[in-house]
Amino acid sequence: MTDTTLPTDDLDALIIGAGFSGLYQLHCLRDRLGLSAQILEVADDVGGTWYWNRYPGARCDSESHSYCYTFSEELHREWQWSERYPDHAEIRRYLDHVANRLDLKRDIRFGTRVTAAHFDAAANRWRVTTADGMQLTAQFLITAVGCLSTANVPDIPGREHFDGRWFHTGQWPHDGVDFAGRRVGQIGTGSTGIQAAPVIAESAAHLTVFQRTANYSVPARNAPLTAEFQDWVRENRAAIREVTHSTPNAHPFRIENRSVFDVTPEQRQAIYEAAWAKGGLQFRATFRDLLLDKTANDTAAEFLRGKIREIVKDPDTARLLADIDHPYAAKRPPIDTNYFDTFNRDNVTLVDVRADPIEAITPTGIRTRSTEYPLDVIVFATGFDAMTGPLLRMDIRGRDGVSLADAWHAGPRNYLGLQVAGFPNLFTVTGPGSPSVLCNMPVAIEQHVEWITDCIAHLRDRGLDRIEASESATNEWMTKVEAAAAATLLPQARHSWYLGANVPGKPRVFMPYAGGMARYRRICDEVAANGYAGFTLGR
Ligand code: NA7
Repeated sequence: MTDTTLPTDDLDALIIGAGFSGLYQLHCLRDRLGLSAQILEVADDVGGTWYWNRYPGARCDSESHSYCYTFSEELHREWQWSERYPDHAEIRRYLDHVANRLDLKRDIRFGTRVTAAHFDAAANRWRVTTADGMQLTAQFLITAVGCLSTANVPDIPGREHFDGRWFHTGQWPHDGVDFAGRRVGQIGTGSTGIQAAPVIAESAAHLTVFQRTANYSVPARNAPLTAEFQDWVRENRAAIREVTHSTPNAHPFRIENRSVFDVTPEQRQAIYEAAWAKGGLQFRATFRDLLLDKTANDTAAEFLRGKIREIVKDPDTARLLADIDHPYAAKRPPIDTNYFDTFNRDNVTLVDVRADPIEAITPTGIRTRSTEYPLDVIVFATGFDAMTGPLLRMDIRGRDGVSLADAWHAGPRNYLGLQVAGFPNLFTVTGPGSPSVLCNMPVAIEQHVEWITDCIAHLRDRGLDRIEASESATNEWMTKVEAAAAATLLPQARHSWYLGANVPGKPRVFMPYAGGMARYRRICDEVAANGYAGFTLGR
């Protein structure tokens, strides 16, 4: 292999992002299809979301034995996870191992932010511009930018005058933050805040958690993996893959095929207790109708609220934490390590900012309508401009100079989450309209990357050089995305980032495809088998 292929500025394919998606996409296009391909990556190393999310307690909610690639037996043999859920550093080590093993880094331009990508119809090429003024062209442009990579820092008046330090969890300093002796304010109680608060509370002088929406959480029950489990994983890889490929959320466990009301209340309680003891996202898989039937969901919701009231000693704090306004799992369900217990510590306070909204950040802290909270550090665990944010912050323009921002002014519209009409040869890995964030991500990513690779191979085998989603197929797909969400309780969580509700001014559209990963895979396979039905192929 050559040392580097980087100087080339006209390529078969450009990939944006060096996380799980981009790395595998580069391997597929370069090493399987023999294309000239490069990755442009703003960070100075591989890792994608895990490059940035290094906040205290940052850990994946998918179980490690399923949070990895499955395409290579060698990679499996050479890698062993150490804990039930991998932490951010271990995931970075894994992706670094993959990148080195597949010799990918020689085709990655690190420290390179894409600012614009314009389609030149006459040349049938994407013209890509970077922040440092580089111009590259490519026939295919593949965004592998992740769904949760654009930090959402709320525009609270006065932030710029804060005398202490503030951090967003998704842009965490590499050398960490020392909380010892500090008064810390944390805004946000989503999956991130729920992971971070217990760890911050251990070292901070005082932690004030500002909660806008109370949240359910189930214990993760993280632990080191036993040698027996690691052996079991090694011997059962095919069976694990079979499960992740056949379940809606692509996790390594199946959803029980029973309804909440098939069992007696006592049996149900015992099932919930067992799932609580086992821990993790499997709680959601205890009954098939938890996300379909509000009455069924209420039983899980009440069980989980009961647990909060049991754990949290101060009745007022317990009431605030259990005052949850949405069905269980209608927002992304967090899992935790000692989250609710953290509120029993003397150095932790909960503030209900729905009742007493934050009005300003002052030089010395956070001021709500009724109270001033003196702080040395503010942690924004306030999430992301999810799914569309990373795409729209680039100036992407398709045919006739139409911008993606204009094409998506009323919310994202595409076909299969993979292609946008009017944007030929642009593929969006785990784009809105695909199952993505509703799944264990590596499974969704592998499926998209392989589909895109097969599609490009199909074009090249036939001497074709262009593919574009049709308007009519897009319209039909958007109807299916909407119907899939409407068949579930997911849209009932009004404040969910799945709906774009966390970002002021963002169109309220349920973005991911909620019909399940297994069904989605079948649909994509059928489209390909039917000569890429719904796409226009040409030269
Ligand atoms: P989330 O799930 O979007 O959570 C963000 C939290 O921050 C949530 O509690 C928000 O309350 C809160 N928030 C956001 N803006 C504000 C303002 N302005 N004031 C007060 N509170 C605010 O992000 P995460 O990082 O926790 O998780 C994202 C995903 O990463 C997660 O689902 C996993 O897939 C991994 P709200 O609920 O909007 O009222």
